[in-house]
Amino acid sequence: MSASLNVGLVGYKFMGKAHSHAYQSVGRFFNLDLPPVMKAVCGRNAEAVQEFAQQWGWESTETDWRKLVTRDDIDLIDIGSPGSTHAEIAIAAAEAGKHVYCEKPLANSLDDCKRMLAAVKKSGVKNMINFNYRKTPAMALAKKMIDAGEIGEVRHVRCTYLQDWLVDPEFPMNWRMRKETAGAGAHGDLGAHSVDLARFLAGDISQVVGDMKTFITERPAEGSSSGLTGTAGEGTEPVTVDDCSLFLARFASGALGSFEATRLAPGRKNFNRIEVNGSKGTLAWCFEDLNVLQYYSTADSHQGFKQIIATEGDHPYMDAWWPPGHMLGYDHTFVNAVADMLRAIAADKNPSPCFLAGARCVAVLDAVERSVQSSKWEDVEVIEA
Ligand code: 4PW
Repeated sequence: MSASLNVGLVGYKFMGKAHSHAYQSVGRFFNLDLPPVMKAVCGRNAEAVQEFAQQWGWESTETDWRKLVTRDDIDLIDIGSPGSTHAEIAIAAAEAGKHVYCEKPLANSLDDCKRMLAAVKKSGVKNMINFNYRKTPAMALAKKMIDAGEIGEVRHVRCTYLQDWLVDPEFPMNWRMRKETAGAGAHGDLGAHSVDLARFLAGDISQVVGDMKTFITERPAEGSSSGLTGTAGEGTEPVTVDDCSLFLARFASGALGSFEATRLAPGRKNFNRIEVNGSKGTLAWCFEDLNVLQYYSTADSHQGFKQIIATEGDHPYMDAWWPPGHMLGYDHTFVNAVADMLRAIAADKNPSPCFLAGARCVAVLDAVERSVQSSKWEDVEVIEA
């Protein structure tokens, strides 16, 4: 392997931008043995992808991902396209001997996740899923504190991920509202992050019971769309995914959890919140105040929450960033993720979280969907390492 890692990115919209920004920045802030080279970006619209490549510094473009994954000058395939495309691209990339970095959810079905896992295992390539909220200094610090026993035995995990960009029934369709491309609505798009954070901090989930609902069942057809915005075209189209999902969870450790994901919560912009209650204390975090980790200790006689500024001192990732008092944002979570990935690959280790974590997350989401059908608690399928 050369002393740099040649990246081929699939997708150039919201996640394409976030990942491109990460590759641009990572080598400037982190010391890397294997800095990335932005070799090629792939999208179906030749003109649009060329414009994107120019703006973000990609050396070349492709319009067919099949060509990208077999190029000799590519070491890693980064998949930033909708969930329905992940399995086919990741499997072809692994078969071509390329490392794979994939957006969440790992795939739209558990079967596809299993096929992806089998492919990376067989070829031995490194693999990572992008759960970027794990990469905030606050969540990385929470993990350290829980592992060190600072809140004692975990009893409750409370997750809410609320957005409001679909409240208006006139908001037009895009791929995130179609089952064939997104797999699920808020459940997969937002719930995947919550399940990942919960599993990161509190371990495996073994049983779930839940409900899901689509309140707005038809929307104006798609005209154009980009990220979470869009314009309407002619006519209407049925919405084929959930607007919200709610479920209860039993963790393997014995802890209990509750999860709520919706894109119909007026005023909540990216309210991705997790609270963990243990026998000796509580940790709570919300993306809308992402640099602060709330900590309550039963040993504190003052009986109040302490606001830990996770971007100060020697907290995770902060040796790479700004001097004290200067905080991080959404974009930095992607840079931290890519830094972790590049360092792991350079050390010949699998990065974290890998495809196994992605598949285990989808196993939880899948069990919730089965529970909605059966109206009963359902076991989460165990995905072996
Ligand atoms: O993190 C979130 C995503 O996973 C983003 O805020 C938007 O909602 C885009 O997709 C989901």
